[in-house]
Amino acid sequence: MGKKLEFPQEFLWGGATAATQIEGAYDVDGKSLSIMEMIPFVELEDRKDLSKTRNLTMQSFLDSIENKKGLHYPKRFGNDFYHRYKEDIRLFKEAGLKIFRMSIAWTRIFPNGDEKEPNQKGLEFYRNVFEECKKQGLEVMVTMNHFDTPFPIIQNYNGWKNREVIDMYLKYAKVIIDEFNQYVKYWLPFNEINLGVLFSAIATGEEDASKSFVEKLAATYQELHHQFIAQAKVVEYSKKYEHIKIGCMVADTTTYPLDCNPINVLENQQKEQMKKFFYYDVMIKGEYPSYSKRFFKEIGVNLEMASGDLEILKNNPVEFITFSYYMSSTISKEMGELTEGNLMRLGKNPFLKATDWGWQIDPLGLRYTLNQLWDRYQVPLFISENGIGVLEKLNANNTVEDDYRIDYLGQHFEQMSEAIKDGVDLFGYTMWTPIDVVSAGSNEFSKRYGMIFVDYDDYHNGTGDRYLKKSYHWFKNFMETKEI
Ligand code: BGP
Repeated sequence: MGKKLEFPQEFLWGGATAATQIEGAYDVDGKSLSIMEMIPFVELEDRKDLSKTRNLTMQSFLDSIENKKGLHYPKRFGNDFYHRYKEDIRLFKEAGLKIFRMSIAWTRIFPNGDEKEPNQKGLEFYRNVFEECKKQGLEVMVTMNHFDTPFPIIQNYNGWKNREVIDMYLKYAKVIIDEFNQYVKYWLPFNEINLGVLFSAIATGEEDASKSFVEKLAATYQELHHQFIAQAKVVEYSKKYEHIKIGCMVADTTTYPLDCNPINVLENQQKEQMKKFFYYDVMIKGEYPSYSKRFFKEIGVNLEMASGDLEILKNNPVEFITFSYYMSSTISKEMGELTEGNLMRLGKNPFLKATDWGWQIDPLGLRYTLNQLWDRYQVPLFISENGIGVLEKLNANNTVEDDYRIDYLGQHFEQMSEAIKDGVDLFGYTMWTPIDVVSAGSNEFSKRYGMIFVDYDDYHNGTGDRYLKKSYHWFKNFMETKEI
């Protein structure tokens, strides 16, 4: 018999996905392309080195439209959820999931961003998906923008740099809230809002080699301000419906000082402030924190604000925090040996093991993070992503013996249960991901996170058939017994 963990009866166990990583069907029913679907697959010799995948320019996006070079764009194909959603939702339910986190593709609803009326075909697809979830008794959490701003908005309006995009986004958000509030209680306006700033190319398609990194970073805070305002306006609008809740979503880059040298401790504090607390502070406390003012001054950020912006932020904080947690890293003034992280390079920790992609596995860090966020914000917490990516093949029995995933999940669940005993108000968890999907950062299909194996390779060759891994059966049993 394993170890029994304690969780509240109503705890929301679930799985998370994102439109461009699962749906496919990129050119049907009026959909436009988002920038995520304009990033080609690149073979990597070293899976930890993603630099080749980041060579994105406006020209490369334009070239991808006609695809004269015949490249493969994995996020146009996903895992074919668009056609197989009924089977997938049934498998989620049978595993014991209670909540399904998915995203709506803006490109299906307002393909150009500036249409007067939404695309009915797009709405119809999501209505069918939500009906299916309802039929299977699954609660739904929706991300409104999971890195996938429609390319026409970037091409014609300069993306989030342009304040007009706030209104386009709001129009989209209002339509989906009005249409789907009876199916969806939990809404996240932006996925990992802190990554857009660091990786402007992903958020905006911007490229300007004449500017230094600091200059580019400074410019992205204006875009981020527009996203903060857009999110606060969604919160304001949502008050029309008492039964729905709006939360935020941050990639929680948990960091420790490399050692007890005060210079490294201070460095870690400053990195924590600007890489994570800054985002939560604006979205929960409703104001730009004092430390950000010095940072902005030093790197030359001059935010342009419209009158009323600060009031909008102050009056419309989100109601709950969600965050993704995959790993932790170390920080030192003189960054030592580096490991590749989720779209960023992170400091090595000699006490932790890492995945093939260099992501350092740290279950205790999850308890630490949960306590840190609860102490600081005192709003309900939800882990919206957590999981392990691994190279896997089906064995002769048409399954995968993924004991490493079982260990990873079990160890993280144990620390969640400890954090709840510490007094943290944690109300749910959606693993990344219940089913194999295209990787967000490296575009591979072979970086597999699922409990359900999908028969596609990096070039979308395969049957697309679904097979249950050992972790699927383990998870199902965990749902019944809470034993790891
Ligand atoms: C997060 C994203 C997800 C997801 C996950 C794993 O950053 O919100 O979309 O993919 O990380 O990352 P990757 O797919 O790069 O391994």
